[in-house]
Amino acid sequence: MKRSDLQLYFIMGTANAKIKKPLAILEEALQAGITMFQFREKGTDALTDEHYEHFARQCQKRCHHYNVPFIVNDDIELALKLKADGIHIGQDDCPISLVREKIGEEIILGVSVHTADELQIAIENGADYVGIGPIFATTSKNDAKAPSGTEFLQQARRHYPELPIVAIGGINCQNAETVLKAGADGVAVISAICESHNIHQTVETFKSY
Ligand code: 3NM
Repeated sequence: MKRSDLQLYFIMGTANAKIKKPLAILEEALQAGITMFQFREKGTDALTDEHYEHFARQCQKRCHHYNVPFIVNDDIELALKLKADGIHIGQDDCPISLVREKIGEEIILGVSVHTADELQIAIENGADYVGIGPIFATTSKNDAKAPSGTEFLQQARRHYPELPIVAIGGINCQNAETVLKAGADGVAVISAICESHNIHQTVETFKSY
């Protein structure tokens, strides 16, 4: 993967699609120019079984059409079954080394990190990129940690000048520039796109910084 793939990383599951249908949101976001997509189907009303897989395949098909990497959150079996472009894991999921072993070298591996130790372990075990957050307060993740601001992000960038880093959590068109200036290659967002009434303009604004 290229660091520029992280420029505008859109994450979505059906629970996040409040004002439009999820596939309509994804299609608009892809058309507008998102650079990466993560399938993240979570929450009490999350799709299951064949509905879950079907929805994932529909998202993947759209991403392929626009040549945008399709990343699966957490679910290694699904990522392998669908031959996804990548998988994103948190710290509570399976150990990073084991995930890398299961998926092989070709699949993109993203890891959420919150501390210098987690960051080092992720790199040593072959993470292709790291996610740092939540930078700001978020309502899109139930078990999100307290907002960290940009300090850890800046530190991570200082220590690893070439590492692909995406910032996440409460990022919108107003605060994205600060996050990029702090050293992120890009921003990962849910609500800023899912709840936008003009996705084209939102995407354009994010990409203008
Ligand atoms: N992960 P929004 S914060 C999926 O801190 C996710 O690791 C986070 O949604 C982390 O853009 C988050 O609506 C939610 O704030 C991001």
